[in-house]
Amino acid sequence: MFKVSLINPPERILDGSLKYYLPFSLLYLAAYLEENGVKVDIIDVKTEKSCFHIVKNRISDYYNLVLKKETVSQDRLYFFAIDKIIEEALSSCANLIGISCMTGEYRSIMRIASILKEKSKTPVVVGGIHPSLYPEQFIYDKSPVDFVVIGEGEETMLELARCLESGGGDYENIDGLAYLKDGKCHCTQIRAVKNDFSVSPIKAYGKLNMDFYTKPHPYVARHVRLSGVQIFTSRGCPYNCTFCSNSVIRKMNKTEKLVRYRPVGSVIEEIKFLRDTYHIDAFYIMDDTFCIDRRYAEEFCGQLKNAGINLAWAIETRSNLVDEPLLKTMKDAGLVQIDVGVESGSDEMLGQIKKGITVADTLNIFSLAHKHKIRTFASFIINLPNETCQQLQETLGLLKKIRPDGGVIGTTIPLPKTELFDRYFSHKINSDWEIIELLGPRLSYYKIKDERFHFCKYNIDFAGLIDRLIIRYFLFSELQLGLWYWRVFLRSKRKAQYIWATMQGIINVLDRVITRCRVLLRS
Ligand code: B12
Ligand code: SF4
Repeated sequence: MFKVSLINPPERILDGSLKYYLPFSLLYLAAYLEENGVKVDIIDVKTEKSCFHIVKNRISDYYNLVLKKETVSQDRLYFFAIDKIIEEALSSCANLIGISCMTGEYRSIMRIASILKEKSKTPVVVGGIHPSLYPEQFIYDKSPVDFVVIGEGEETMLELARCLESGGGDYENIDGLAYLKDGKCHCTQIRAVKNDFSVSPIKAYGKLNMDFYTKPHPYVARHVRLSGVQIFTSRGCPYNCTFCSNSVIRKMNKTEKLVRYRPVGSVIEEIKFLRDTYHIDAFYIMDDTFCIDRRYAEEFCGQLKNAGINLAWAIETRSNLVDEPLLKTMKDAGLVQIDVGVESGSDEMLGQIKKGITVADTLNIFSLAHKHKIRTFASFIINLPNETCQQLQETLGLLKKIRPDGGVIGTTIPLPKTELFDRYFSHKINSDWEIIELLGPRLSYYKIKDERFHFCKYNIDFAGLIDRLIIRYFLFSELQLGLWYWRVFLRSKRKAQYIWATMQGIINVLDRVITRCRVLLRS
């Protein structure tokens, strides 16, 4: 039987917060391929027992840092992860190796592909947002990558697997593929995707170490440690925020619908399966924007309640999509937190970034959430193009007014090929290759002092401001646990894990207090 091995990149394995997110793309690909007779392995090395080495190394790093005043060697962990990935990929005896890639992961993915190519003849395919945007950065003469899948991968990957199984060669009929033809990167036609999004990942969960993913962690209801996972009910977002990759992603496939939904029944079945098999207490709906289709949201809540699924859940949504009746319906079905992209406290800025909401919408959704005791998580962006000091003050004023329970404050990152990137950044670089230099892993570690990333009209220390705001508003977020949390705790079969997680939370807060104080004292 044809076999595919799918690799979760090292950045998603090692990074503190990212490692708690399931490798969704690989999960969906694996489920679809297996359903269609292709055997699949997911290589997700962080979750394996032998990664106790990582913990051991980290302890010794901290020991060195504190007692010997030597710096922590992140590199050691990184190369350890790469070695493990290679070892597993080689021993999997796959017929095709697939790797997922975001922009900041380019170097790692090429490093892994090169080592694999040196040691085996197995074809390598990459997919995900970066290869979809820049296939020519992966497909060139003597590149270690053989194929790029552009846009959604399920059907393209299946056709590629079938083609390779029958000897390969005729790739032209596989839509959504890039490969080397006459020494150049050649892209086939854009793939048309089906209107309904009917893939369910249920069958692939067993390929992951779900023990790891379902331990209480703070990435379900953000900041609050719960046992749960993130799931999807839809794909796509119809909005056109200039800083977001969504409108770019929309162009990668031919599609009639801007948002495609999974049948509610299939999502409920997945949640039930997760609850019964892994004893989760909560889930997070990872959709770009939940509640775009109000009727879908209502049907989801109805079916969740009817099925007697008594789990806590959280969503990401927009402030113009939720009114009081909908919030009440969702709360009644178990909703405990809403994450809202607030972005700015200036209506003018919101207009410029094409967010499609007003400050009044934001005030409204936060006051409704406070009224109904739903936790809130807000995302803000500073350093927006042409933002003035006055507009920054309006944003800080809004943060103070809405008082979210948790949040992130980011500075503008020009994500490749977004409208913001095209208007305010692309002319500052000499070639697309420079993006790799400038937008490193996690993108947020971009060269903050580099003037090319300065978009606003004021001059301040962005990192310092963000630090001060976090200390002021969110320092104790993970210890502010509402009544609902204690209900979840009492119901849970994982009480010991929760007690341990709460202790971790306290240590975390103390660690953050000390680190922030040191940063503030230094500045
Ligand atoms: C979930 C998510 C994450 C998760 C990743 C979870 C994981 N382990 O996979 C977490 C929270 C860790 C994360 C982190 C970050 N993210 Co993010 N994230 C998303 C989000 C919301 C959904 C992606 C997803 O899982 N979708 C569901 C799966 C099924 O779809 P998919 O990933 O698109 O995969 C499909 C295809 O792309 C393709 N495919 C993908 N991989 C592969 C591999 C192969 C071999 C093949 C054949 C096909 C294939 O097939 C899949 C199935 O159809 C997207 C927004 C979006 N709408 O895509 C942003 C997004 C991908 N993230 C983004 C960003 C900026 C980040 C961060 C930099 C944020 C930050 N500042 O820290 C970090 C970077 C992390 C890193 N490693 O470098 C940007 C990416 C921009 C870019 N050019 O790279 C996006 C597009 C957000 C946005 N709206 O702009 N993210
Ligand atoms: S609403 Fe959210 S997901 Fe949709 S385009 Fe705007 S920022 Fe992106």
